[in-house]
Amino acid sequence: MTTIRVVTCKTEYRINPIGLDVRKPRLFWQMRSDHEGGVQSAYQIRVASSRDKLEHDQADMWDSGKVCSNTSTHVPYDGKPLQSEGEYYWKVRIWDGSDMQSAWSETAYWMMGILSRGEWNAQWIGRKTEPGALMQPSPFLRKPFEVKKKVLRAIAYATALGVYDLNLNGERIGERLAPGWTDYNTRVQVQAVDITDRLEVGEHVLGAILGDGWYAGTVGFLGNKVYGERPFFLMQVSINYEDGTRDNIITDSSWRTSKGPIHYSDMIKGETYDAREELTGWLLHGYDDSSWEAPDVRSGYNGLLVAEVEPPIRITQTRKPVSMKKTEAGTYIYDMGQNMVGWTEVKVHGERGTRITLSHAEMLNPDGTLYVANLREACQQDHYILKGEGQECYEPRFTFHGFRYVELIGYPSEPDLETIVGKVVHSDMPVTGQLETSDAMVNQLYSNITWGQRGNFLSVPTDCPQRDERLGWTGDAQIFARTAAYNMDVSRFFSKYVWDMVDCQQPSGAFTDVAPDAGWIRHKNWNTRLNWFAPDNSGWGDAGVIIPWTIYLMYGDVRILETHYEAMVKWVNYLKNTTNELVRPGYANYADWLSIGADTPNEVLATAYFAYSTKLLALIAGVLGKSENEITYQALFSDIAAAFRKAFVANDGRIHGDTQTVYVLALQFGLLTEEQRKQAQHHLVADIHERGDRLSTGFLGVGYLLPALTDNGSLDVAYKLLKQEAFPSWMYSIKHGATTIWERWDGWTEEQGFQTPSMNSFNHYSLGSVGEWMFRYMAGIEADPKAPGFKHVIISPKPGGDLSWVKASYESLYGRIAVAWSQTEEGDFRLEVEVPANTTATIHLPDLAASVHKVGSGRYVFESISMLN
Ligand code: RAM
Repeated sequence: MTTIRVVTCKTEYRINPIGLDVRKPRLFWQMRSDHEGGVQSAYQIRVASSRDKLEHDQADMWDSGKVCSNTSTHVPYDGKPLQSEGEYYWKVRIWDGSDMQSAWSETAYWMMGILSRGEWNAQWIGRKTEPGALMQPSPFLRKPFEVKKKVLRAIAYATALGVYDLNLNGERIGERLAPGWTDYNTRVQVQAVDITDRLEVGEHVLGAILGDGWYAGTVGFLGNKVYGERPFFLMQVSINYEDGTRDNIITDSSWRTSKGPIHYSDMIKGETYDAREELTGWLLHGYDDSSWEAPDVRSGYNGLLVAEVEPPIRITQTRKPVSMKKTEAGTYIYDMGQNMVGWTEVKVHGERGTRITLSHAEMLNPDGTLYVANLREACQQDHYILKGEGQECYEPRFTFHGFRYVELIGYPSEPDLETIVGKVVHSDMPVTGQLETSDAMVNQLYSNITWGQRGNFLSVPTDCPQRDERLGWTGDAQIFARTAAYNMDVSRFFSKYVWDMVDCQQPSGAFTDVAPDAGWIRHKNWNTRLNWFAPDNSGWGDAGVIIPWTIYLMYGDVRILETHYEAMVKWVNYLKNTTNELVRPGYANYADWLSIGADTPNEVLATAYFAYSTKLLALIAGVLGKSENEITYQALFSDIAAAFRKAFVANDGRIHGDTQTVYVLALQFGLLTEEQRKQAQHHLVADIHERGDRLSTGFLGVGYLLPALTDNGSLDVAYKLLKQEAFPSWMYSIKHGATTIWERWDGWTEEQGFQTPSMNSFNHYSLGSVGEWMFRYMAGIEADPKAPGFKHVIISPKPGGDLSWVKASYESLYGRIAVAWSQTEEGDFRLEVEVPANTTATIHLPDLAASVHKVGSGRYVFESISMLN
């Protein structure tokens, strides 16, 4: 028997998921080998309808037989049709390169959710609007029930138009801010929770609290009640008893509802909680709910009920404050030491009726007060009114804040550093990237990039987490997508987001600037008539092609390309149909957003991005085997590139606008002739030098800047920009204490102080898209589009910038890829590489001979001793 072992079996990117609605779920596994060059030459998968059957080798659903293939990711289930709420157990074994067979993997499973609408018996329930209240109290809903027989399996399927918290017998059983944000007019995601172990014979109580969420609460600056008037909840619990019978507990008119202590809880407006109005014991059996009302039953819902695609939103960390200061006004200002997103929990002891407030901000004013000017209409305040019964502990429920500083107002005694803790809240994506260097500031930059992701990947990739915006801006998402995919496993997060984009794609084919749309288009269409806004925006709508491609590149996910191919074709055709001889009009009015001292002409940007979307679409058509389309779009790309050169490139290679961004885009998107490439490189480097080795790029150019320099022979300039400390630069913000990426280069400067507060977020991730370069070039962990998902790994570290060492790793679908390089001043160089089983790697050494090594899995060390020694 071989020494190769199968580990980490996943279904649809998850370990043992439940509630799926994909009819052909994809199976993934990893392998570990004790030897170098471990590969899989064949596999066999067995799927059974029970654990017992699988263990007795009765694969009643599917036995793939021995399949000669090295594929170990995205293998689609291909057995008998899957049943609604069916459970499926599977295992896999593999054959290695010498055709030796491994042992079977451990048993994995998945469960299907409710597959057809007809099987939903539950009704949507809510609570009537509270008369006279401007902000609505959160409805509490409860249902006692009895379990009379032994339970074999019980799954709760739940969702809301709004957000909900789910409890069973007083314990939370769901996640935070579920079901997340989708275009509720089109779809809502259903969460499934396995409650088998909690349903013993006896009395039980299900309880839910509803919040307005994105459905009825305030969405950015787009107002409230964007999708509906007030929240509703839907749940169906399927109970299978040991005796073979079944039962359902459903939301319907037999539930009871009441308002409770939450006077309001709004994403943008914060929360007020009056502990005197707590419904003590409501989650327990025996509570008297006779004063509660019957719920309001909603007649139906026209959207789709889909299985949850996105990863759940969770509290992933708690953080203690690093310092506390009493202000002259008698309040206390805490510093959390990190700009973070989530909320604060506070402990308090005091008289009944005392009101305390937690106010949140990212920065302090020069006088030491909270800087709240940049919040616009958002109110990051939570108010708690004490019940006066000993130690009380409070945290808000359906809101979140972007903050580093917390002001505690009205506290009845002397607080200390133990009084509050910060809770970090976001979509819980497994961390896949690690990156560390010999330079503390570079490490801080990497930390700031990851905190930007933690702070803004909350159901959708939001631009910022603090002011009244927090929208899924597509341009920000596309420029950061590759960086995000190195840092964390964003497979599910972006798979969901691409649905958000497709759900609001316009009939014209235009992808929108924000997704979910939430009324922005209506707002914009109105303004477009006044010529304020464009029907599409280059670099924003292109996310509809760039993000699926990125997911393909990083995970080898072909299904995302198949699923959304038509939408991508519509986008490119739309662009083509709105051009003038393939030159895009100049209305893309966000331009190279927040560039500094350099205005890139809109038509140059728009034509470059049009070419890029088309180029990617040709590649995608190729992947999908649509060779005619591939040829068509490849030809269209060449024509756009020719039109670009004709319209914008002068004889001396200067590109219209002459900004760093025009050169960077033309180089990275492949729009130039060989000679023009050299000229562009020259002009780009000259511009950087003229600015004192400083950048000028905005959101659309910044992600490509260092790659363009490095690919064209100016690695040294790329490192200079990375390490530049003078304004504008990444390190300038770090020198001034940044712990996240700022929205703008000049968010705060020594000369001007704070930028105009109407647009001055200190937690926007876009300018952090340099993270991609850090992994791909500095560390040198690169994907290969010909063998995507790191089936073939390209290792090509690029030492420079006085760094004496860099260590980075990336947890791919195959396992860990790691690179560690070090160099001495004398020029000695050492490289350690780790390559996971069932992949191959091509290692490019940065030595004089630029030697190339092709290897299989294993650990490798390369050393070169300088001739100078
Ligand atoms: C700002 C957003 C976002 C950007 C758009 C154009 O309001 O913060 O980051 O994409 O405008």
